[in-house]
Amino acid sequence: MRLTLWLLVVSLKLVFLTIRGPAVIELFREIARQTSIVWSAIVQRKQIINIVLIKPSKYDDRNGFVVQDRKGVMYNNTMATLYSLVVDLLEDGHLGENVRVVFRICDECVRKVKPKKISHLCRLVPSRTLVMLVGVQTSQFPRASDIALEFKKCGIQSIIGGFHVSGVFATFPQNGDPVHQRAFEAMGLQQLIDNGVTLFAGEAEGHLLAVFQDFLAGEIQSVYNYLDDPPDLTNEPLPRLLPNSRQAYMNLGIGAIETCRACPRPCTFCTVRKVQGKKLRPRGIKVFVEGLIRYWKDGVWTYFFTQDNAARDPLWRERCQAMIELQSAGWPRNDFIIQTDVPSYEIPGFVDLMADAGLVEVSIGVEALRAENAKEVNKLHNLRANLRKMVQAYRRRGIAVHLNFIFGFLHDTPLTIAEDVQTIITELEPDLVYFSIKTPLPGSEDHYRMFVEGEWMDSDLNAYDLYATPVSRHPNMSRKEWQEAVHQAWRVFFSTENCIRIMRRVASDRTDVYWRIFRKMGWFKYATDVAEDHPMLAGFFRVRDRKSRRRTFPRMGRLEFWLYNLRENWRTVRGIAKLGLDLTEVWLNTRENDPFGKRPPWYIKYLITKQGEGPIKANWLLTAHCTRLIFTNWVHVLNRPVDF
Ligand code: B12
Ligand code: SF4
Repeated sequence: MRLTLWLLVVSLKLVFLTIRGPAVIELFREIARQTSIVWSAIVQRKQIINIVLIKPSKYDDRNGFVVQDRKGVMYNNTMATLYSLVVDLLEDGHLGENVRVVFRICDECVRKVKPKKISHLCRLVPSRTLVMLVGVQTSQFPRASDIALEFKKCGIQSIIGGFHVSGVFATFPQNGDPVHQRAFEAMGLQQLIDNGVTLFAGEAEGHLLAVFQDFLAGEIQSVYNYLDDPPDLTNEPLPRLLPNSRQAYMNLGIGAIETCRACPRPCTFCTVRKVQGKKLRPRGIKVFVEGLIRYWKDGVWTYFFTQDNAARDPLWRERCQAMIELQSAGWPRNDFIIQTDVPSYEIPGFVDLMADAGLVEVSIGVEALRAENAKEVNKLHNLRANLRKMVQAYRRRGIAVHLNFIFGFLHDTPLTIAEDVQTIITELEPDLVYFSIKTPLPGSEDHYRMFVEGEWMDSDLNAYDLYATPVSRHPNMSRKEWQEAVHQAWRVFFSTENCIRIMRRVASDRTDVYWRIFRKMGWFKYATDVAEDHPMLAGFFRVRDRKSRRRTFPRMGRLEFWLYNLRENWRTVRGIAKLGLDLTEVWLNTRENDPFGKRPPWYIKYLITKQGEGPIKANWLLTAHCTRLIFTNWVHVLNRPVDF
């Protein structure tokens, strides 16, 4: 009896440690952190500075909870950049000789942010605290504002930077013009200034020191605007990787590399030209190579080049050559992904050199398929291109081709959108696509014109995520029709039937990237079918925090929330099971040329014998296989960094 009781208690403890493991670990980490802070403050007599770096998420438009997942896709590049810049200031002695900086880093897409708790922890020892809300986009601005105001209530100073703040300052400079002042208020900036939150417009390189000097002198200003002084990136090192953060993401081995900033193209819906300018500013080859080597040593072997348009990087050729030289010097080959424009394939040697250097996937901003739409938004460089030839040029070198489209241009109707999707599927034949709703983002020419002319735009900035719903009116469609047409486009492209068509094609001409495309396709289908979000916004398995619900939604009671969560999680689990069925069907229909399909393990062989009986039976085995995989990887699945 006693033994049974003892076993029961021990098992319960183990279950608790397994489920709450990360929380327990974090508790010990915090105790260690506080002890060392006390040591630094009392024994070493150092000044303590807390830097809280937060990448805010957004509110879910449907239920008001913060969009947050158990696992994200990859770490955020802006956060890594700001972290590195602060560490550089510290190491160069700019923050003072006798200073100890304590970082708290939180990507809200995968971790809960609790301002009261953070404030409390930062105050256990006398110190100064600065909260930096980084890379804040328009749709994230309402959430960022709420976090900043909550910190303010706790007496802690916040500073917000990123494309929303920069975009508004770039298009509506505060020069006394009443329209500009109205925009400033409508875009939520004035309210923050009135409440003592600091705004930062422009890029941080070379300018962060001024902010810190003011902060340390207790004289932080309400606005820092460096849009007129963009930094030269030639000698700017690539950012350091964020400490203790990688287990929060599914892609552990992927790193972001920003090769160049700005864009010379005049697309009217885009914010990049106004915010970063049209003069291209590449990162020098020396710092690029040093960064690659450092990342390799830290276990990063795949790169996402975040620059908007790799073909306009003045140093693209030198960059590729440097990567090829590294390979010949014995370094492993980099796999990398770029974003670029339609005419890139016409640049002599571009596709081949990129492929030789390790390009495995290209994301191309076609945006407007029809000439009349391309003309309307100044995307004139699309007009002379042959899109099919472009896709073929990349495919010929075994590269996965991913095209991006926007729907809702002036000449679009639900019918033309449906026709365009068919053209994309049958004529262009990309491997993957993104479809976005045309959205006037602050900082773009479209937004400026619409605001000045008084055209209707949704006043809720949270909705400006290019996916969930249109935020402006269209002459040919109601907002509902427009939204439905775009969501239908996603459904048609990622239907099981079209996925089979794509994977057959891939299996016949690019077996090397079969699993890369298969995985991504599974991810995109998961995002749109299960998470009901844009693949760029979604992570894996949604989590909700009862207390962080948007103020416009009522606070749920514990039981109500628990039941709601249960229902939503059940819906997700059912969605994943259905996704499993669909993907099994895709694989069974395309496995002939997949190298793995040629020498399958016994359960896959069994699965194949069941093909005639439909995917449902076969899927039971695949599900069992996946469960086994998840079980063997359970530590990784459960090991989410704990919330602040
Ligand atoms: C790469 C990228 C992505 C990647 C991010 C990869 C990653 N994990 O890092 C992915 C593909 C996931 C992505 C997704 C989205 N993106 Co995006 N993305 C970009 C892109 C091309 C580069 C971003 C980047 O890394 N820049 C490098 C960093 C260092 O620059 P930065 O963020 O501007 O930060 C600098 C300054 O702003 C400033 N700063 C920023 N924050 C702070 C804070 C403080 C306190 C201070 C002092 C300074 C400061 O200092 C930094 C260093 O100089 C930009 C366009 C661009 N040219 O920047 C679009 C861009 C940021 N994305 C945009 C959008 C709309 C999205 C999506 C909503 C699209 C969608 N429908 O899903 C999602 C949102 C996802 C999310 N949860 O955030 C828009 C935002 C516009 C706006 N006003 O909102 C941009 C500007 C593209 C555009 N053409 O308009 N994106
Ligand atoms: S949409 Fe692409 S090509 Fe056009 S301005 Fe923006 S970054 Fe440049």
